[in-house]
Amino acid sequence: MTDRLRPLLQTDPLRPDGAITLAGGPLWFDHLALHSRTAPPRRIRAADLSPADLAPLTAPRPALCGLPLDRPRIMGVLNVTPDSFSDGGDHLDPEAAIARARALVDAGADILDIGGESTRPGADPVPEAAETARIVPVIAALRAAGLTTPISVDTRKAAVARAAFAAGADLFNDVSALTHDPASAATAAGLGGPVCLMHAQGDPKTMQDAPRYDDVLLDVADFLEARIQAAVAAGIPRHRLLIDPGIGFGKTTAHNLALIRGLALLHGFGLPILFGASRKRFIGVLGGTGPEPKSRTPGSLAVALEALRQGAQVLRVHDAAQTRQAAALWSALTSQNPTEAT
Ligand code: HH2
Repeated sequence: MTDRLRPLLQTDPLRPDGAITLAGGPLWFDHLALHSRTAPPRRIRAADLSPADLAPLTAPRPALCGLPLDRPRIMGVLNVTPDSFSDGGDHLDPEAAIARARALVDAGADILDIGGESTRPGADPVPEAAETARIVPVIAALRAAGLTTPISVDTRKAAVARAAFAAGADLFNDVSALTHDPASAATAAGLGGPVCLMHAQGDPKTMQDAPRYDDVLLDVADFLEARIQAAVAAGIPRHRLLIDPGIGFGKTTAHNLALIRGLALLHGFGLPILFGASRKRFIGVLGGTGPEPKSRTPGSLAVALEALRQGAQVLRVHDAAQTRQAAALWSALTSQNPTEAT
């Protein structure tokens, strides 16, 4: 059972002596919380830790698809599906999907995340051929039209990832962390691009039935550690990995809140954090907006800003323009040199 460190991150320009910068970004810490399974979290001083303990927290993260991660990056969601929970059916027609991709880039998305299978709670799996047929023409058309924005493919299937990369995708985003398809780890190793390993408990069809954890934050961290080790063993270099707590994937509202509050614990792996809470159900529950996902933008922005405060490097969102604007203001307010953030 591994104890884990969570840096208590700060943005105030008045840094105390000995303050340590998180991953080359705007945040710093001089204390951490020590999380263990046998005692409540305990506050400890950074000065009492060894350089080896601090190294994963301090090392700047490698650029993602050529994008430096020293400022927040926006991943715009494009679901080419009939049934995604918030934009299902909006972009099933390839022309609509291409127009949406362009609108997301114009709105400030740094990366596009294109998916052809909904993984919302209760969703049925989509056959490989159908999933490929939904997304590959869209990716190919965007590349043929000269779009240079990095494209992520949101899939749990190796063959779909291969077809998407052949059409011009750059990043393999797998909500099963390479567990759904036995061929995915070797495929991801061979494709050569970054790979996002996301935590999920159970399969989309049943994952919200009765999610249970001993300690959700430590359980998610242990799962991600095991998946990082499996990915590296399969030949994916560590510097190509991103991690994601998988908000809403086999989690109650309380689980989601605990993961967001404790998000900074995941910096201990020394990898960029991708965070996706956009329009998810708990935002409607806590925000009192009811069942319509498109009404959850303000709550999604509040959660996105908290993820930035916890040092998340990439925000996966549906509302790219609104998130870009919110992130720009956050960057200006937290930058030591505000002109740099404009
Ligand atoms: N959430 C969804 C899908 N893919 N990938 C990562 N890395 N992180 C996430 O949080 C994440 C994800 C679910 O959102 P969406 O794509 O809008 O819905 P659906 O699965 O219904 O298509």
